[in-house]
Amino acid sequence: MFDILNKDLYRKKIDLRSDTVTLPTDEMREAMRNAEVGDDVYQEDPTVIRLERLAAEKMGKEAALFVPSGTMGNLLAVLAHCQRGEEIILGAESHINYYEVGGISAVAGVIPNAIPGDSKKALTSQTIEKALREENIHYPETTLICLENTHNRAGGTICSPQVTKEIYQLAHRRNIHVHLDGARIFDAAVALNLESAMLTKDVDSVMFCLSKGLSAPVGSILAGSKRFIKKARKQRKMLGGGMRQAGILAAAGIIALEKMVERLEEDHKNARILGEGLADIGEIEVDLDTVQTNMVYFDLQKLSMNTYQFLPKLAEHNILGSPRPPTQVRLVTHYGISKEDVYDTIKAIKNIVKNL
Ligand code: TLP
Repeated sequence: MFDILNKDLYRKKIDLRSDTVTLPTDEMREAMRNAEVGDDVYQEDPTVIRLERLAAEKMGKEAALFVPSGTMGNLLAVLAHCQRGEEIILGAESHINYYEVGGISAVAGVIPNAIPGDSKKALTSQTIEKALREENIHYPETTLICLENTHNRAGGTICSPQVTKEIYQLAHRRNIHVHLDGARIFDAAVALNLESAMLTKDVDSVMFCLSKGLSAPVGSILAGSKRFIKKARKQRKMLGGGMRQAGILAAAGIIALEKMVERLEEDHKNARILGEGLADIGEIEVDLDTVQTNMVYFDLQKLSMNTYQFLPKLAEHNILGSPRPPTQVRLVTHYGISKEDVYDTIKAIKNIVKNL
């Protein structure tokens, strides 16, 4: 059958898989069409330069680099901070360790010292201090700590400026740099009602994404000192990430930073409604303490169901979630999700549970 005859095509999808599915706004498309561009490998693209300056300012850093993805931004940070054979400390549940295809080892040649444990708890200076080794001829040098804020696999949870500061102080006593995977740093800033720079002042480098909740079509930013960004720029070229007339994309990024940050609050309110609505169902387990920004994780154990049995049932209602096997599902609110979509989702899940 031709796809065009498929009735599902005409039904609205409620896509809660991720905030990466957000589409560019009309204002972004207009800015992209009108963007002044040049060859960014020669650093001659005025729109990229504008975006990088704006991003550096928002992060309170000297310089910034526009990169194609968050994954590349994190990898560049590791490449620029570390030498091959060195050790980095990070959470076992962190995105860098869990979802970045092992790039830190395969490409940057570093050894992850991944701190295991409760994914709901962010790394702290205490857990990191325990993981730090003393000087010994047998051990690799530890040169980097990677943090994540908000923490994806912990439920979109926030790491406070105080915890970040304690880690930074410990790291600097030991001559170790700190990189922050701040893919959703603006979610943390909006939830805490703080300037983003307050959350990044105690890290040496930060990556954040324009293409998640901020709705730009492509791109992330790596920010840090001028020296660090100079190194990362060269390594971006090495990885094949030197983009040419990238101002077309950067134009959307500028709108993302100027116009799309404050509205994240709406996503957080919707996630709260969703989390509470699901918790009310009873058989669905939601840890509401972790619903701090735009994510809701829930567990299906009480329904004696696994993730891959549940998601197709949800899809029958034209609602998409992402799998956290064996028994969890993640739903993410974003610019493309209205309050009505949230109520429809709660209703659909109630229905699924009732009809089991
Ligand atoms: N996260 C994606 C998936 O990769 C899981 C998502 O849907 O949440 N850091 C964090 C904390 C992230 O959540 C992500 C993307 C990245 C880095 C990578 O960004 P991209 O996708 O631009 O490479």
